[in-house]
Amino acid sequence: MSEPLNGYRAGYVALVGRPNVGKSTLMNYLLGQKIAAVSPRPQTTRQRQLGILTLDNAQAIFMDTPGLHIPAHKLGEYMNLVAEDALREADIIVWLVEANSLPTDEDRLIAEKLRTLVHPPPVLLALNKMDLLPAEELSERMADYHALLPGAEIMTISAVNGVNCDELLAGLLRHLPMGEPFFNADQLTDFYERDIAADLIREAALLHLREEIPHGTAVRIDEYTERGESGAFISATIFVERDSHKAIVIGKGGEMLKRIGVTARREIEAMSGRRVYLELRVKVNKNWRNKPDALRWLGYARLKK
Ligand SMILES: Nc1nc2c(ncn2[C@@H]2O[C@H](COP(=O)(O)OP(=O)(O)OP(=O)(O)O)[C@@H](O)[C@H]2O)c(=O)[nH]1
Ligand SMILES: [Mg+2]
Repeated sequence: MSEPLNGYRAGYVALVGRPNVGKSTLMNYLLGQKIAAVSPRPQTTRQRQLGILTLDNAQAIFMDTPGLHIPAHKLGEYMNLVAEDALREADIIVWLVEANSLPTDEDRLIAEKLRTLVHPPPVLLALNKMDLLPAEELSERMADYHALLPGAEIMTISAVNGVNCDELLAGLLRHLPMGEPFFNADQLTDFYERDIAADLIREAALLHLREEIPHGTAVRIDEYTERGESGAFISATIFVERDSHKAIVIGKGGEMLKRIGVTARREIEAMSGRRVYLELRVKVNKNWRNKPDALRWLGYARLKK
């Protein structure tokens, strides 16, 4: 860090933006460890997940959030509410957009939400994926986004390879309030290992499946048992919305489910640092993304404030 912070600082940093702009990638990079699922498809993150970065002079508690979007079902409405809650809890907001595309309607909607916050914290507008933007278009693109929220500090980053991310971190630490850390130095997230494992299984499904099918999946961990030297045994159910989707997720001779399982197992092993035996099954819960009881039961319910 270039400038001293003069005393300990601690606070909450909301990572917000429309789906797929790189919020979870940025959080993983800043923590130096993958704790959040990342995929090339929008709407990967469905819950708020904390990423706790404890330094000698500051504790930044990142809130990774679902992408703010125009919802098509009750799950989407829930995801938006979760992201909006984070906006209100933040000491500073990092608003991520995609440098390689022009502002979209969703970006304009987010700008409007940020402009109308009752107690607006500082906003750092980060144009991510600068590696995908030709250098000669940079200043024009910055102007396009700056116009959406002129009060925001603006910078360009590349979360996937860390370019300018340490500068972004240094910039946001200065906005954190003075105070003691909220969490023990060894706590990295508020998710249990089994919650992360469930997201990594869904991440694998997002990677291997096409069209709407992966978006209609939910994962429940049925068993997560330590087996000493031989690692952990995990049994999980992938829920889908239709019988026809179940057949696709399983695939010919179980091939697709196997592929999802191999990818997910590798990721869970890397995350947990031990060997994992993963058993997957598929069940149908018709139209669950629009059923309040199914959403609650799958853990997509806001805590009452
Ligand atoms: N080229 C490039 N790709 C990136 C960069 N940052 C993220 N990505 C990719 O963008 C995709 C989406 O990244 P995520 O981190 O899942 O995006 P997100 O904003 O968390 O998405 P949701 O959870 O769906 O809201 C992934 O394929 C990432 O690898 C970047 O700086 N450059
Ligand atoms: Mg995400």
